Amino acid sequence: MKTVPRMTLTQFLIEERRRFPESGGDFNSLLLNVALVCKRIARTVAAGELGAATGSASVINVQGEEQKMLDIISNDFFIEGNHWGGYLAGMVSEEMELPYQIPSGYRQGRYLLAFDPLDGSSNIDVNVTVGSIFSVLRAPASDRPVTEEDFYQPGTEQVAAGYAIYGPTTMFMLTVGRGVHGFTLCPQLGEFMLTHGDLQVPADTHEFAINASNSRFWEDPVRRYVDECLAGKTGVRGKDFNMRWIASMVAEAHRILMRGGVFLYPRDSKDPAKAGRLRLLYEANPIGFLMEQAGGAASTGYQSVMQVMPTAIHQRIGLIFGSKNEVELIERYHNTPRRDDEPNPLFKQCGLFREPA
Ligand code: AFP
Repeated sequence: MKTVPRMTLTQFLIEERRRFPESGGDFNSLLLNVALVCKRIARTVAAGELGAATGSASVINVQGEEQKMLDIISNDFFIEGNHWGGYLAGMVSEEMELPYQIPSGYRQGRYLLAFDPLDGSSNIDVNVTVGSIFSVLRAPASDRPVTEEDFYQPGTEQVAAGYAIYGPTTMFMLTVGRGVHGFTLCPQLGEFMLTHGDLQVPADTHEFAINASNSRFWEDPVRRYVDECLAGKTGVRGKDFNMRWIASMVAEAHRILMRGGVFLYPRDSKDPAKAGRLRLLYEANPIGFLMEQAGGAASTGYQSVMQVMPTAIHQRIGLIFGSKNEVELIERYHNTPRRDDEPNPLFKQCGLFREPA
């Protein structure tokens, strides 16, 4: 039987572009160059201790976090791979305090690129899956230098978003506003091949992901939700749950795209000055776009994260995403707090804990 050859990312984008006969090809060039950058990062990450790029760079970035050598190298790859193409007006990165200006001598383009060049990089030294996250917005129609305010667009304005995941296989996950599609890197060809077309996140799940060491800082709706998961079939949910925490959001998002689940990094009281751990422009919004395009949901706890109007390029936000029914339940708990007389689901007659005497 003749097997149909898999579609490459290039073929996929050309097919998608047929819907826009007037398009000049800049959008596809941008996405293909982002994919090429991710292949370069994948190869550098895979070298591990055999490469030059491991360990700390002994530099604190704009986030106040210690930069890894690979954070800096990955950021440089994104800049080198995209500044010349004539499709960007500017770039914003987790690793750069200010927006990157396209150098004079290169055409200013119609798009803005926001990215986290290496998400989960604290896992690099222990060989745990990491990834790169990107978001594409439209640039203002002008040839003036790009400003931070140009990036102050809600996630609903994204025209594309995705991530590369550097795991047992390297994959490139993409939405251009018509579903979510997964491409697996063929090492022999060096091409991303379409392997997961039109992914759908199951609406229900029995898996939740949260950093439980922060539980004493959680707001009550999060505590209520997690307690009910922990109570399992003995509690109001009537089913047991499993917990995961990889400390690499790309890896959690990928698991959820593949088999459902819910991820919570909510706003908490650990650092009241921070509105959350994750960044809105280049982490929450692109993951949120992917989740909604795959039939899932992404929320601040109180509202769709893609409705939030940014006020700073490195703005942090609480983020909950995944299976639609779970995210909607968590939003209900945030928007209709439980009454004081409602029992704690953990203190059921046969629960793990006994009611205080
Ligand atoms: P790093 O890129 O600094 O490793 O942070 C990764 C991340 O932003 C996100 O990918 C994880 O889900 C989250 O932080 C893990 O945070 P904790 O280390 O507080 O669990």
